[in-house]
Amino acid sequence: MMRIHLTRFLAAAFMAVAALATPALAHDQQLGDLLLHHPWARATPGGAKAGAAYLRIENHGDTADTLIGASADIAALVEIHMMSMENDMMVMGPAGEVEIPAHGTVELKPHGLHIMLMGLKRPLKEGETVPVTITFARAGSIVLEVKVEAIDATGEGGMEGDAEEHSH
Ligand SMILES: [Cu+2]
Repeated sequence: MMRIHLTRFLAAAFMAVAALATPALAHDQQLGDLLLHHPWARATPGGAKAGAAYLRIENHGDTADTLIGASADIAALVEIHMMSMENDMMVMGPAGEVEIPAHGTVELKPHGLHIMLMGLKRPLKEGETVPVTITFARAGSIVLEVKVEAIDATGEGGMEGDAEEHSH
């Protein structure tokens, strides 16, 4: 009898520890009607002066909102950028104001929209969490907990299927 109880106790204790030790692979943050899914960035090599952060923005409200800006202590300048193909060349620059439609989703991901971190004051290290503030016209500002993933990470699910450099 005693033995069974002890086994149960150990199993429960083990599960509690395992739950604590399980890394949070994806994380969500909430700002009003906006769900901010899994803010992440790639680690940067030592001398890199630029990095990029990504996330999925879901608007669960009945009113459109607009992503109007971003800032971070880790970088001298932060802008919302769009990367696209033009005449077989990858070009990128400020995306302007990015609308998040009512009940719509906007994805910031490699080779597309991204939060550009320019003039990095130090490298982004895999495993750390970096605060990056983004601001919406209606919902206001939130400090994203940007998880720094591997230098060749492609994001949750790895839909991109490659690890092309985000070069600037
Ligand atoms: Cu960029």
